[in-house]
Amino acid sequence: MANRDSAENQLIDYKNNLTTSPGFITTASGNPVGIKDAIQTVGPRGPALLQDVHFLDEMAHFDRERIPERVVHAKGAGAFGYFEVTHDITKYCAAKIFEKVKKRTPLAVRFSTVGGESGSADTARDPRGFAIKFYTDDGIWDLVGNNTPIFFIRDPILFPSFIHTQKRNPQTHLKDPDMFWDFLSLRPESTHQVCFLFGDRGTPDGYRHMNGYGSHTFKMINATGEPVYAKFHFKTDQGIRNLDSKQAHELSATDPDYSIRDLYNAIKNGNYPSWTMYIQLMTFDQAKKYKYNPFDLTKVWSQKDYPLLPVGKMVLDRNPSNYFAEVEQIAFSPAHMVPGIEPSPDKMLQGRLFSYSDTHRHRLGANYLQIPVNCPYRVGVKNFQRDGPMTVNDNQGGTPNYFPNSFSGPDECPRAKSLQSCCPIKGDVYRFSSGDSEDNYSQVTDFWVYVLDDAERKRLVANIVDHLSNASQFIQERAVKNFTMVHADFGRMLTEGLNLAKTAKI
Ligand code: HDE
Repeated sequence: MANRDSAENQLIDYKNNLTTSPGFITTASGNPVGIKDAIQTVGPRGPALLQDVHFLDEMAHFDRERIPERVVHAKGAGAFGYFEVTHDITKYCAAKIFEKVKKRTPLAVRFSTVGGESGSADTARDPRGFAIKFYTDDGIWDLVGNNTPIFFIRDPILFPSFIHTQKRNPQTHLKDPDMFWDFLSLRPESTHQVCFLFGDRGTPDGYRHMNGYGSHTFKMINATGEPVYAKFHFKTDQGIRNLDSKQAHELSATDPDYSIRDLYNAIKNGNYPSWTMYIQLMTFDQAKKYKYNPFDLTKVWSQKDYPLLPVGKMVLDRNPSNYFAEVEQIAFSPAHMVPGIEPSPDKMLQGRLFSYSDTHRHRLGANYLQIPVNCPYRVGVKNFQRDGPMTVNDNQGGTPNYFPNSFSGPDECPRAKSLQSCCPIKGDVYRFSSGDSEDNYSQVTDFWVYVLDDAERKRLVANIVDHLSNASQFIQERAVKNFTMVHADFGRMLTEGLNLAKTAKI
């Protein structure tokens, strides 16, 4: 049909592509339904009957249609595809996904905004989630990253507070600039990520034109058990493209689902988006001597010091066949790791290892890993967990449900055992506050001086002014003080902009 895109034609395509008869309506228990457009009543004017089990079943299911939306990253788009190895990295990592050049591993991806609710606008100024689920020969590996290589904080205990300040005020139920800037200005380690957020990359043009990052430092283990620290990067092959603030703002009114639509249509039209995966590597010895804490998520590893090494390609070539089943229910967790890949001591990563699976047990239930989009379908599961609500597979039949046992239950895997890194740790047990103990500004100064050009610096300042000018005066002053630590010009330009904004408001 003219002037309609693939997303708009979904139902027409469905009808045209049907090869079998649609069949008859049934109840959820599979019983054929004769009359679908009327409840059962005593006479044509009612009242209704409790014995109308078909109506009760319909309403009871409808009443339960919504599961809690994700507390963050609620709005998103998903797709499927594969990862293909292009470069041999087996001397660093024995994970099966990297086993040999040309090896393909199926995957699912979910891109998202962070702060908004499930109905919020795709083009909001926000980081973007970039979560990948690899269905490997060794089970699920989830790399749950963002489109930025860094984050706002470096201690996970602050995460719930930080997220509260980005969401709604508990009394007014409105977004609150005081909450937003109060927290950020009290935690100067957030300055780096705030500059990414209010820069051009804070409003990417859809999900295809942005990079993805594992963000944290991970550990890779090779076949001889040797560990090395690693970071993951996914560079878009479509090229980086951002919306300017005005376009992003307009689209949030005219097409709030802009990014979901763009991804769906691209894939449907055979224009498959792809990303090239790179790694950065740092030996344990280098990590001890590096000028920055290599486990600090508010900082990058300089690509001059630790160059990008190409690994492979990620291609997205299939849209979900049902949004709820395959995108709303997809459950990523940094704790889903495979032999050959382990967490580093990065406190933020350590803090995430518990939170995600805990969230899924709450949102989706104790057996969320049995849901088809989440299950490690290429290997199956052999363990000693049983039962629980919504057990929808064979519950491992008659296999022994305890370990050890004498009855041919599944055994320990020698390969997985040999690939576990073993490293000595010693230190004092304490709560080590990290807000001021690390350098909060030098990488942001490099960003301001060497990465941004004049026009980008001006846009960054204008975007911050636009938002910060709504906060209380004392919070504005504290924020400007932090930005002045980055560069005197930055502080001066912000002060000028904020003064102008104040005059305009009077
Ligand atoms: Fe998340 N995050 N996060 N996060 N995150 C969630 O998981 C959490 C962090 C990221 O498309 C939640 O299923 C903690 C960094 C993505 O389904 C939750 C901390 C990075 C997604 C959660 C962080 C991310 C989430 C919400 C600090 C980038 C969406 C619902 C210690 C490196 C995944 C859910 C999807 C989602 C917790 C910080 C990325 C609550 C505790 C840093 C892409 O479990």
